[in-house]
Amino acid sequence: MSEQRVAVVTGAAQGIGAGIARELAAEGHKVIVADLNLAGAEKVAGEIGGVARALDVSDQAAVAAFAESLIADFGRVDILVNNASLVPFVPWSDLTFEEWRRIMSVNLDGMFLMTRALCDLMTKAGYGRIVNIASNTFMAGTPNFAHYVASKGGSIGFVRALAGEIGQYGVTINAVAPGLTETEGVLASPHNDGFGYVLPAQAFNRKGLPSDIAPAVAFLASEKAGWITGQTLVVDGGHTRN
Ligand code: NAD
Ligand code: 4PL
Repeated sequence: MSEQRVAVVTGAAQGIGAGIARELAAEGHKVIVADLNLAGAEKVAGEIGGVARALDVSDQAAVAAFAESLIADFGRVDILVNNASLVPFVPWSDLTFEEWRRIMSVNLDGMFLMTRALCDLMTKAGYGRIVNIASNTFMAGTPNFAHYVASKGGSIGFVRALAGEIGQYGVTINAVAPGLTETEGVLASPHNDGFGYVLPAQAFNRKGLPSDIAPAVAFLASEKAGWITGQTLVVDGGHTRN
């Protein structure tokens, strides 16, 4: 049994983030379930013996206060999973600068602010694991959300660049790129219709679930993955091959 770690998962009140929180808790870690939706975060945290926090990852002051409260309450953070994102469906013909900025503020600014706030704790401690949740839409070039796909490519670029700067301190950073996954967010959006073309393209003829994504994240967040950094692991039932 490996050491108990303090793990922060953003956007963990539902969907893939909740699945990741459950997996990390099952491995014995103390999980901070951070989400805009505090009631949802409390429900997940209650199920897994974790801690719920209300957090908007795109709010610089809120992220700074969140980091300070973690230091006060736990004295350390070992694992950061940047999962919180907006998943829009907007064809190019309708894509405004305002909508572009809305997505970037959460998907890229949020990832930056969280990593900026927590990475130094890890480098000072000489140990850390950061996992960004990207998307296989960056490999596939999926239409109807160019801003989202660009943000996910940005998160992969960030992983590649930062790995070389923080490796010397025992901190790894990797991305997991899920394929279309049945989550509350997808079920409530036009993306739910995407299963019609995704299933025949996958190697397996069923819908991906958060529980299909979480083990890959938990592995990259584990001590055992210490020789892997700057990488992107595609977890999409074989939909894309790279
Ligand atoms: P979802 O919409 O079901 O849940 C997202 C959660 O993030 C919600 O609980 C929401 O409250 C929270 N959130 C949104 N903005 C936030 C903010 N500013 N601060 C804090 N929390 C915030 O999403 P999902 O489908 O579970 O997707 C989770 C991650 O997986 C995202 O990064 C998404 O891009 C990625 N992903 C999803 C799929 C898919 O098909 N579901 C595929 C590939 C990648
Ligand atoms: C293949 O990341 O990976 C729809 C919605 N289809 O968010 C995603 C695919 C969506 C995806 C995604």
